[in-house]
Amino acid sequence: MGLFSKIKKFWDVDSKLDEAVARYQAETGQATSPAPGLAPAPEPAPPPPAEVAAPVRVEAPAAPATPPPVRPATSEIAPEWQTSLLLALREAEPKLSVWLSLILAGVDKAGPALWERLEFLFTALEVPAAEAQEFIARFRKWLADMEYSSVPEFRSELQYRLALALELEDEEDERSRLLLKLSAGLEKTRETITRRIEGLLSSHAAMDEGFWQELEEILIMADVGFEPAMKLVNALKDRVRKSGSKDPAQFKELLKAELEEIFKPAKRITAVNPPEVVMMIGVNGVGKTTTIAKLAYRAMMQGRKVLIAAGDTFRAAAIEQLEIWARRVGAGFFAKGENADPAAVAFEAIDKAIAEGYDLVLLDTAGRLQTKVNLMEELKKIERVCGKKHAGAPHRSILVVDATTGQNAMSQTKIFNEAVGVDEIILTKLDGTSKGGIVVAIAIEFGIPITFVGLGEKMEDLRPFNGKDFAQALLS
Ligand SMILES: Nc1nc2c(ncn2[C@@H]2O[C@H](COP(=O)(O)OP(=O)(O)O)[C@@H](O)[C@H]2O)c(=O)[nH]1
Ligand SMILES: [Mg+2]
Repeated sequence: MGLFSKIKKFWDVDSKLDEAVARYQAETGQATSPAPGLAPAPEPAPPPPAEVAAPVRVEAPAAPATPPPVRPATSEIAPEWQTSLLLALREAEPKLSVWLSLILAGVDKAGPALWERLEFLFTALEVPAAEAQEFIARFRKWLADMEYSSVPEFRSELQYRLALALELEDEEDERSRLLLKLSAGLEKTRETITRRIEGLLSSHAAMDEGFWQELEEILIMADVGFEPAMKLVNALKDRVRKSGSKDPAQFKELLKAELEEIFKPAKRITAVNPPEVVMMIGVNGVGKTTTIAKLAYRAMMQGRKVLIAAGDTFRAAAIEQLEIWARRVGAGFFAKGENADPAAVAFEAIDKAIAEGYDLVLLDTAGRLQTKVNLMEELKKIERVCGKKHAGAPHRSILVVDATTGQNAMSQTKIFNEAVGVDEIILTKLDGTSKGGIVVAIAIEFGIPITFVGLGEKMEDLRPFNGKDFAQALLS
């Protein structure tokens, strides 16, 4: 569920905007004269028969007994901009980026004009007033914390938040933004892989033994690793055999298809008995703390109540750092202090989460690999204790690995997976590394789903990962 309880689909814009126009006219006593070429607002359609599910408006609100709340921005004598914005939104392509451009037109920095315009958009979309206010308040707090004020500084963040809150992340618009980001993040990797592949393709008339050998070398150079590279090449040879043609012109398509296959997530039950408990594991420095903050932030933007628990009790500074992040993103926080037993932290954090109705617990853990045996024993104990407190917990263990460490990421995955089992991997710092081939290596060697990748240090830089986008970003 998105942050906004009532909105199901942004694309239901026409009917909502028509209603908004009607409401606007009723409230202001003004008839908006339609712009030339614009159809006048149609009569409100009669409600569909009860047994026929309305195809678009999933949650058509029952006819309100009382008129919708009148907010200051749309009541009284509405300023000119409201009419023109409304009409512009009606005409616009139903895309979040386009809408945002209209909302931000003429606004160059954060301030009353922006809040008013956001509020106006939410009203048109029938977002419950309290939730709209909460969204705006959170965003304003973030702007203040980050000391951002001009639109270019926060525009992307605003779009990310809207996409999460309105559940639009899967829409084409937001996906193409992600693709651009991924593509930019993978630039160095692309240089090491793609350019060489281009060379390979232009220097071979057929995909023969020489071709495959050279490809293997390219893959190894890009940190895919020896064995995964062999496996990948064999799979590609298979595809070539099946296709019946050795023409290098089809190579990219075959590679894309194979990458998609490699990253295809296994179907699994994701529903859990709340609160969902997620154990975050990984060695120091990989970006565990910031990833916890980013995950918390995402979940909160999606309307979940999040508790962050400080299970890395080895250093007081780690606890403090996590607390600062929790405060920044507005999540709940639980800690017991330096040197407390991490299992006890987990146990009590779950207690708190159950008592206070949290949806999600993100449990930080220590990452001192120097004391490998102790660390693994500690993690196993946390798992046992969580399960005693709350059936099924931890529901997931997520390993955070740093893409820039190349083959080290492989050995870390192996160690953690053997000791405690890894359900998901988040690969950080994919931006700016030429070792992006590690993504492929991990997927081939362990078959553990890579659910997110880190593409930078900002909150919006943690993005869902899928093989199709990766292949496209890498090869286009
Ligand atoms: N460029 C980039 N930096 C990141 C990313 N994720 C984390 N970092 C940075 O990596 C450093 C270590 O992060 P931290 O969360 O403290 O690591 P921890 O020791 O595993 O908890 C910090 O400076 C983060 O800002 C990412 O995806 N990209
Ligand atoms: Mg940390």
